[in-house]
Amino acid sequence: MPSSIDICISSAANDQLRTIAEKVKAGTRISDEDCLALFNNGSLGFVGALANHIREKLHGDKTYFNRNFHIEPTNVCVFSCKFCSYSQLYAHKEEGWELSIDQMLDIVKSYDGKPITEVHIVGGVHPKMNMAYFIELIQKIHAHRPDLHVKGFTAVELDYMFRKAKLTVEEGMQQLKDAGLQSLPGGGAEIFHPEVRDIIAADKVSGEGWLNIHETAHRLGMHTNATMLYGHIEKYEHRIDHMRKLRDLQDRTHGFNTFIPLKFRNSNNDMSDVPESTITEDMRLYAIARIYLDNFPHLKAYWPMLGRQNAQLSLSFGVNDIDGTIDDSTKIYSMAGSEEQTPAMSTTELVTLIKQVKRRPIERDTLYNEINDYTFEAVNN
Ligand code: V47
Ligand code: SF4
Repeated sequence: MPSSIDICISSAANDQLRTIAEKVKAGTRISDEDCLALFNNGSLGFVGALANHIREKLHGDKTYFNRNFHIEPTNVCVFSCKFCSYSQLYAHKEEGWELSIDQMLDIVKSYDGKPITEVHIVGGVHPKMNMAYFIELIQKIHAHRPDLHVKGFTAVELDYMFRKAKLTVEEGMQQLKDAGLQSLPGGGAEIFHPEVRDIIAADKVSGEGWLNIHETAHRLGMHTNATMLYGHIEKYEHRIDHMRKLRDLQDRTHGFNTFIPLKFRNSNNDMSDVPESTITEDMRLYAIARIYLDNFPHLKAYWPMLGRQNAQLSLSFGVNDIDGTIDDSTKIYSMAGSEEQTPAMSTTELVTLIKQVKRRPIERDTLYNEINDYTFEAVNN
């Protein structure tokens, strides 16, 4: 019986798509032109089959998740990204909050005795919060719970912190690392290309600045993630430019763990007139990202943004990670219009979601060390 990749090769709609399928079978990198051809002409079934071939070659049926919780220190932000439904600056002044260090430690303490492995700290850029504040926070989290992996701060927050403290990126990163910061989330990347960035996120760190912060973190031995906010005003060329910059950096450092496409949601922000992408386009993007980013070990669907059922569907389009149980799953998405209003998904629900589509649920830590294989096991939450 021919394999699905051989069927792709024999049924490709034209020579260019056939050549791409042959490259995927051979494990050869595709070019930017190939990627554009996939965006323009690759059917959902075609790109899905190629991406699934890569996903199964890398990970078999394994689908990773982790047990984490989020802390959002503040929704006050000095920047004014047009897509943001979260920042207090967006006509929600009465909804602004800022947490003290003690309040954030109380959140950490509320997980005492629970088998959580990661805290994810991301918020707005508050003019009062600075290096000293976050160093104290990280140190106190470590002192209370040394086994918890601290993943925190987008390059946007870091860029602001370092500039305010008059530190170079290297000095600032080193200080945070010394305090106990272990890895960086992928937020703030949006679309790197200035034709888009200057319109949707004009006043925060540039694409080059974002890449430099992640490169510096990698050189200091930290792992990081990368996101791309897609499905708004960007063209396919902008997505390819974004992914090429990530692929080039990954070739130099191998510091990225996972790529996380973030679907633009259009409620309660200055871009509400921009329609959201269709589910077909979402799945095509996941698949094409899996094919193009050949040096990224993992592709993550962030379920609070995409919705549970679509996250489940993405497991057939290259995705091998659906993030975590995410208690307090984040205000940023429910405000932006994600249908996911429920605060968390239990481990049982996550495991069921993965098993329903015949994949193997594997609990991981932040660095993808395997903690539990739930393929044949029941869950005790
Ligand atoms: O950079 C803001 C996005 C990001 C909207 O590394 C929006 O594991 C869609 O960093 N529609 C922050 N997206 C979130 C983030 C993150 C999330 C999940 C996992 C990880 C990780 C990191 O949220 C921002 C921006 O791209 N965002 N507004 C919106 N309306
Ligand atoms: Fe601030 Fe982030 Fe919102 Fe931009 S996306 S306004 S940086 S909170």
